Amino acid sequence: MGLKVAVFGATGAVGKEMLTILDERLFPADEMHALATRKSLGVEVSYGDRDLKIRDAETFDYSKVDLVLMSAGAEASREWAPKIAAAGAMVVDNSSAWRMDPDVPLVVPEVNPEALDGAASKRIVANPNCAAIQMLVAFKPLHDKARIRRAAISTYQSVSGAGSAAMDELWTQTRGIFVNDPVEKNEFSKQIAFNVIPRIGDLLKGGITSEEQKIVEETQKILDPDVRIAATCVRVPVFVGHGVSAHVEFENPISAKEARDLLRESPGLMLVDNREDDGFVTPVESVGEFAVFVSRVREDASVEHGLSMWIVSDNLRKGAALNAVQIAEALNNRGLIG
Ligand code: 2RA
Repeated sequence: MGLKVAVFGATGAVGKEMLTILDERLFPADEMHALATRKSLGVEVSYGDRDLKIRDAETFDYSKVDLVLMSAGAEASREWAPKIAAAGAMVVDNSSAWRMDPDVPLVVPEVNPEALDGAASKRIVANPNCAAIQMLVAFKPLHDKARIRRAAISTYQSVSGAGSAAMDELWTQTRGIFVNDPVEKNEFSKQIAFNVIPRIGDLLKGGITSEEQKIVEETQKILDPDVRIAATCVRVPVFVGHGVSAHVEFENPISAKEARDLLRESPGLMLVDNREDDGFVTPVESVGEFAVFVSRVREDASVEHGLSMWIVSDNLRKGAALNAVQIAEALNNRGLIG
């Protein structure tokens, strides 16, 4: 008996990717519903080789489904996730709304699958921040081996992390520069074409941004509360694919060779680290892939036990939709859905 599933936010970049990946991974669904706000009614979205007509998320009967994958923003999730859970469905939410709630598991299946046992509490499971997901998949085997004390990271995040409108903006600005149109600065309030912007999210007290704070807090909830993170999150003129540069300090010795051997055999990871011209992965090459790629693994002699590395992943897939579907798969395998 298959599951009855709905995707809430099915017209967004991540929602569409969720449907694609549910189909690609043959998720055991008997029914699949694509939900969005009224303005999208009648729109069709793809689910494998089928087209699903968008249904109204506000009038849908959630007692009729077992699982809802949400990617509709924090405000919608704060309003609707509890209602959907109360109707009896399990919610996997991609927004930041529930991530730091002590009664809501925040899960990367390769890192802390055991946290899913807490899902029965609120019947809401939170999907972490995209850059945090890819970083933690790479950090987990290394932390288990040599315990991470501190990591100083810089992220290079593609515009798709800010949604479809931001992707359109990059295209418009880039084209505008070539045809000498004045660059319209709206979504970013600064030019993103041929530029980088050292700010993602809100600027908070002390000068940190909300994106940087998410990476710090979510690392400590998912991996280890004692790990210290210094982060700078940067928006770059790339459509899809996030990069993370990490300088990691360990409590115990670990060589670059030991790290490469561990990363090569760890789940969800692909080591591409050859000491030759193109011996590394770039964001463009990560697009459409499930894996988190690690390159440029090398010793960092500036600290006693240090390693530096480059971590890349498709932020719409492992950074969002794939991780959410993997959470749903793990919930189902644990008998926590339906
Ligand atoms: C971003 N991580 O890249 C945030 C949200 N997806 O904009």
